[in-house]
Amino acid sequence: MSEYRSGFAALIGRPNAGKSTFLNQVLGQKIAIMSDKPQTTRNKIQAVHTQTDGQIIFVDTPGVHKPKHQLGEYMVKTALDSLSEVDLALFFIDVSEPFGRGEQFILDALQAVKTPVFLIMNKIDKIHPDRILERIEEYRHYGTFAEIFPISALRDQNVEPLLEHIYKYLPEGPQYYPEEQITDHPERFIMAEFIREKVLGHTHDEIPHSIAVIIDEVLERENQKTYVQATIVVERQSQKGIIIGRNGSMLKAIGQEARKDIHALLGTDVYLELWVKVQKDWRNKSHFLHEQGYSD
Ligand code: GDP
Ligand code: MG
Ligand code: K
Repeated sequence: MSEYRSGFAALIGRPNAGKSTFLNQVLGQKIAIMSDKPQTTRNKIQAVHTQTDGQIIFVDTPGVHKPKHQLGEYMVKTALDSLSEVDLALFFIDVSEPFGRGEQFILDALQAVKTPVFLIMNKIDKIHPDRILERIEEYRHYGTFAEIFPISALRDQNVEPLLEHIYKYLPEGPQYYPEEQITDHPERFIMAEFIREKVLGHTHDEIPHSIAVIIDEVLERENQKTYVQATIVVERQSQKGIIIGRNGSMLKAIGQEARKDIHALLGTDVYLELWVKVQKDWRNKSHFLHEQGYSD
């Protein structure tokens, strides 16, 4: 009889390597937040994969990079802390991108932990098949990996075999979460991330990742309708203007898209009210980070 295996796998890698896409593929549900802008995922998002003889708890780490401000330092610390606490680290790279200092920074960090590392060569759909082997050979020189796995998270190529291999590396253990649980984050967090994703999707570099979204109120109304009020926090008046848009058109579009995702999440009709607030330099205010749950 086979034993029940369970444990924690940290997703690590530069922003845009495809970690959130992988989680969404694994879960078949939109929980981790996708964006073509880096650093959308600031918090650890734990997603749970359950099968009859085991359970994997994925920890989605923020991208490791050299910190530029206090929030950045917190992100690096979170990423490195999570590595020593887990059973397995999944180091995601974009196989179509050359090896760079970002990868080197992460490999150096991985040397410091005993955790086995899978190198996940993601986005194989973007390169000619002949180049995959070349890149595997290349990466063998950079570090020691328990496994090297070429996948396409977006096109669902080789994802299932990867899951099977992850299970092999997990110790015997309990079922940590009930089967239906896919994330341990409260719905409020997910709602805020949906809104943040829409803001980043509608804007370019003029809106940095320094925006925060706060869910002020969630009220169950009669007729199965949920009322959600949220505030988008920016650092400058000009950013507020961009997000609101001409005659409020941008904010309206953001709200409509976010409302659809929140509706899918909650399963009820949703009335979403969005506000935009200017709070200067919030990234460097520890108390503000604390309120938002980013510090420990
Ligand atoms: P993260 O920052 O590591 O979480 O990266 P995301 O999951 O947000 O992905 C960043 C971008 O890469 C998104 O536009 C994804 O659609 C895209 N992407 C992710 N995986 C793949 C893949 O396997 N193939 C291709 N072509 N694009 C991908
Ligand atoms: Mg992500
Ligand atoms: K985007």
